[in-house]
Amino acid sequence: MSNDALVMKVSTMAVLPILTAPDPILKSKAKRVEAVDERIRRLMADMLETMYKAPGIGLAAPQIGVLDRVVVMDIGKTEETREPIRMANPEIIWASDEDNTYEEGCLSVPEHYSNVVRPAEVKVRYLDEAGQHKELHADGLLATVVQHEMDHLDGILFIDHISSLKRNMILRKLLKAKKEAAES
Ligand code: GNR
Ligand code: NI
Repeated sequence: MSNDALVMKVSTMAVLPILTAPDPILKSKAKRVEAVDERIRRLMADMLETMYKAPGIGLAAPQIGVLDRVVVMDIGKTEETREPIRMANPEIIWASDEDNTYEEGCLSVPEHYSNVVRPAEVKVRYLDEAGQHKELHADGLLATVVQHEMDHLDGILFIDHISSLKRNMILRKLLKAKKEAAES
């Protein structure tokens, strides 16, 4: 990449603030993308930049306040071997009968972790950054993350999959932290 091209690329990507619960936007349903155009590709780039900076292994558009059905993920182990996945309009077209339990966290539920049970494997149909139909067969951590991200598009957080006692305890703590941050 030429130096000018590199500068251009940096200047067109942005690290955006991540919304945290409780926030009504995180409870909203996102709209399907009509076409994967430059705006959506920019959104995907900004989301990846925001996700890597956090750092996180997935991010859904509603987490940065955008109610479009777009998610990004990267479960690569190192910064040198990044393997970004960009999806618009993802749909689960198959889920395994077998379940898996993972201890989940969420950038929108900072500093809280809980076991969540989900199908161990899923097949997801989506549009890639070029607007092409693609399918992903995910298992392991990626299966968990893609389901976690798709939940965000329907206004669902991982804490909606745990007991209401635990959920309300976490939400109270997050609300208290927000109020304290606003006062200081
Ligand atoms: O970075 C993240 N890690 C994670 C760990 C276990 C299960 C799900 C996730 S996703 C999370 C980033 C995030 O909040 N995505 O919406
Ligand atoms: Ni999340």
